[in-house]
Amino acid sequence: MSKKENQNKKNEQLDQFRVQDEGKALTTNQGLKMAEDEFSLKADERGPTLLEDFHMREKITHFDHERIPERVVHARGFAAHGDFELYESLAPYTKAKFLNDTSKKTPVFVRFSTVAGSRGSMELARDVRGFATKFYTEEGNYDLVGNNIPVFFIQDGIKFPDLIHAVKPEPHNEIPQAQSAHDTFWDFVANNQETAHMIMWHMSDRAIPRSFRMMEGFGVNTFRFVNDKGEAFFVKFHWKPVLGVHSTIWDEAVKINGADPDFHRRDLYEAIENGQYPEFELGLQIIKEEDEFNFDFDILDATKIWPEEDVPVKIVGKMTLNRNVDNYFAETEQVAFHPGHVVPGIDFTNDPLLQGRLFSYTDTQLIRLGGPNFHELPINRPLCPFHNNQRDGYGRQTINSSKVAYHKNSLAKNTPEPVSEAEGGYSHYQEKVEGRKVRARSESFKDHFSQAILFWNSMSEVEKEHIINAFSFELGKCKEVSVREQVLEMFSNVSHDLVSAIAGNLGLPVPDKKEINYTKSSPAVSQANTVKRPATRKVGIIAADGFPAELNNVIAELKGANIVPEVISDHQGMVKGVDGTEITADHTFMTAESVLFDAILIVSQEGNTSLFSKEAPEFVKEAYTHYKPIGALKEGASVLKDLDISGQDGVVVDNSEKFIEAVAEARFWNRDGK
Ligand code: HDE
Repeated sequence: MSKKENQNKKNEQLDQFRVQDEGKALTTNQGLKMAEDEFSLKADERGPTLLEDFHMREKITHFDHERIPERVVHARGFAAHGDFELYESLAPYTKAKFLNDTSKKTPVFVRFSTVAGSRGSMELARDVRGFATKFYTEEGNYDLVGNNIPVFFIQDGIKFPDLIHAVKPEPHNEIPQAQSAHDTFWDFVANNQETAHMIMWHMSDRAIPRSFRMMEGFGVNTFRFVNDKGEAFFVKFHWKPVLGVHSTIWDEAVKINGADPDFHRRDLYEAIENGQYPEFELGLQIIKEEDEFNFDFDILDATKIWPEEDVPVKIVGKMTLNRNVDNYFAETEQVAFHPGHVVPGIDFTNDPLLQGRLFSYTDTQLIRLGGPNFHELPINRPLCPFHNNQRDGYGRQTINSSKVAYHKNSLAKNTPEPVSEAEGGYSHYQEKVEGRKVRARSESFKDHFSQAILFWNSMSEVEKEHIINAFSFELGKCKEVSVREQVLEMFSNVSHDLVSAIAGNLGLPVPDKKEINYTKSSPAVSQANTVKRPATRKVGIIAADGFPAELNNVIAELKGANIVPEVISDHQGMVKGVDGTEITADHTFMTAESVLFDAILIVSQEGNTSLFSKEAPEFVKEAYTHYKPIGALKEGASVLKDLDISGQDGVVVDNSEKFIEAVAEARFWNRDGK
């Protein structure tokens, strides 16, 4: 469904490279048709294989070289194509053409990722998520390489290798995979206290998203907009998911990793295949140059947010992801993002984290993609023409036919020729810089705790409880008591309540209260205040042969609310209702787990097998303990009675309208009198 109809200019370009092998004759890479592909060439049927066998040599050699180094961070990712549409011209702030012309759609390619795990790691790790967008604009590629958390662990790019060495599996035994719950990470945290604010986000529900489709994205670094009058503005980028920001809970995440390690990519892939296209609105926070110093934090410090209540997020456009890739390796693995891929009207600031990033991304592609011509890979090619005097290198595709490859020249009339700013040539913003060459951190970067407190102040009670649990889990996995103690000491600068609760769980003394009195909060950072919609939520319907006729209507109503119903029964194939209607069972209790659904609707109490009567209540119970909506239809209600959960919040009987409302609500934290 998503495939051919969602064509845009980038996909037309990619069509030139798409190859369909099905139904074709088998050839070698030289185009030679082969008569046999199963047996190597031998001296006698039982004799040795001959070196002469070019076909086998080619086939095996190519196989031997199939792997490339995975990304040093963000190795596990998943991507999709889409389009970006602008709501209003941003000409007063930036001259970037794709942000000026509301009549144009800009093709995009977006890759979501985890950070710490390797390419095959599970997806519901407690981790930051990457959210990288390539806009194929008429002025060249613009990459917005962001994360789902608006701040970062460190303030200066030079510390990035230290951070990553600390969080990756420990080098002596390569344990643990895709997890921050180990000594070296927390030792880094306690000894690099600029991490405080980011750690609060990292321990929050943001680090275990329900879906890539339900996460915010943030450019994190402070960029600069420049308009056609040469006026500059500081800017932060946001992506706001139309479905709101939602998370799993930890117990669920742990179980999903076992039940479906591909949970997030499957979710994105299926949503796009089903035509439920993920949408994200682009938001901008803009600060005028003259206001640079009007905040109680440094606006160039990537460990700080610009609270939305102080600097409102202006919603300026929408991105829709509407097409899955055809080939994971060619597109998702080979895409090369870089925060330095900019277009006129977008520039950098002196944010020292950003400055470090500007070096790293090209450098890493050289090792990962094997040379300087990665821009020629189909997924990385701009849509506009590109001409310069760069030549040769591994895997060069372009045949540059002129003999002139230098500037200045007379033989090619001094072309390719730089063009003036007025004609669209990129020209760096002429910021005045004055100072001494020093290795130092600005005084204005030294407050590490105020915004960590702001984050804590902004959390709902449930979110606070999750943060306490996350810290207790992570530190509980650290072997070194000194590490646990140092972290408690550090976070006593954030909240005495927080560290007291963690210390209690760890059986350690509570450190003295150190927190400053900082009462500010930012409601926008709490997920309790997010948008809630039933659309695209997955409801597991437990039904056996003999289900009541009403189920057909309920399924139609759920689909009408854009919910995805999937039927679980004690056998696959068709399940027959009392009235003779049939529905397809998508799963049995063996192929599905309760944690893979957003809500459960129990329709039948018993099926044909004892497995049904054992598993059906288990499904409901587990969803219930994860605070999810539970619905019952007809005899299904007796399961609720047996489990003693009738009448609890979010438990709905024979009322599909209320059930759909409950699905939108997603979690009912006040159960069991809590
Ligand atoms: Fe990255 N980062 N990063 N990063 N980053 C990479 O580039 C780096 C940072 C982010 O889906 C690498 O192509 C340094 C912040 C994403 O392909 C590498 C620093 C943010 C992705 C690199 C940072 C990010 C990367 C590895 C500190 C959020 C995946 C592979 C100065 C705004 C992009 C690659 C994709 C990938 C370096 C910090 C986001 C090594 C040195 C802050 C989403 O170049």
